[in-house]
Amino acid sequence: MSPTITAFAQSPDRGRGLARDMRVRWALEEVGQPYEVRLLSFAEMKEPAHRALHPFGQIPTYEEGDLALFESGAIVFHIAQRHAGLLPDDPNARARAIAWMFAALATVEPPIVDRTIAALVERDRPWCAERLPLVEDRIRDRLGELSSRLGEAEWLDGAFSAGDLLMTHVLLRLRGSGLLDEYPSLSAYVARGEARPAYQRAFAAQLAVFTGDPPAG
Ligand SMILES: N[C@@H](CCC(=O)N[C@@H](CS)C(=O)NCC(=O)O)C(=O)O
Repeated sequence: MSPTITAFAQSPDRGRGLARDMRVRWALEEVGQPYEVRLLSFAEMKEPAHRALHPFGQIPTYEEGDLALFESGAIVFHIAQRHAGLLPDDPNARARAIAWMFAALATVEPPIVDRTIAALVERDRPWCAERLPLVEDRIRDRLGELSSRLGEAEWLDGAFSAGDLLMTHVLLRLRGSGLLDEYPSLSAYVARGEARPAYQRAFAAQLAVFTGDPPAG
């Protein structure tokens, strides 16, 4: 039975692939697992039926048989554990790839999400002009460190892994801010992720929700 995930019926990013269902779609495409999507309005996300799946009334969720999961990182981890292709077999390499998953979500994503909030939600506050550069400097710290670690490598630790998948998706939110462009090796890293056929299929599927055009094939 195919798993079912939830996604925005009307994504605020207008199909740019920034909503977190994108990382779940991408993981499922990487491992070749077909899936169903249940689209939700903002009102439906806050109703008891959805909160039974997701205590915070958000997307994405993942349902497979009698298993229901929330949190995109936990969902990607589950997919990577169940299917070959997103985590190395060697136990130490696997542990390091999992560390990169946590690094993406716990160390790199928070200041990036903070910037989105500062730039969009708080932009009319009198202190926003002072706060935004501080947030951006915190992002630069992380990007500089990440770029140093990546060096000339293609991926963060050997072959492409769920750690790269999450890191790429986290960094994509910076597109348009100019911040990623300050780190050419990270821009190239993100571009490599986006060029993967599985990414392209996932992107087309989520864009089709916005445009109403189902992807060909
Ligand atoms: N840490 C959660 C964050 C989930 C999240 O923020 N989802 C957003 C979409 S990307 C959402 O549902 N926003 C609507 C809301 O919070 O009401 C995850 O990674 O799944």
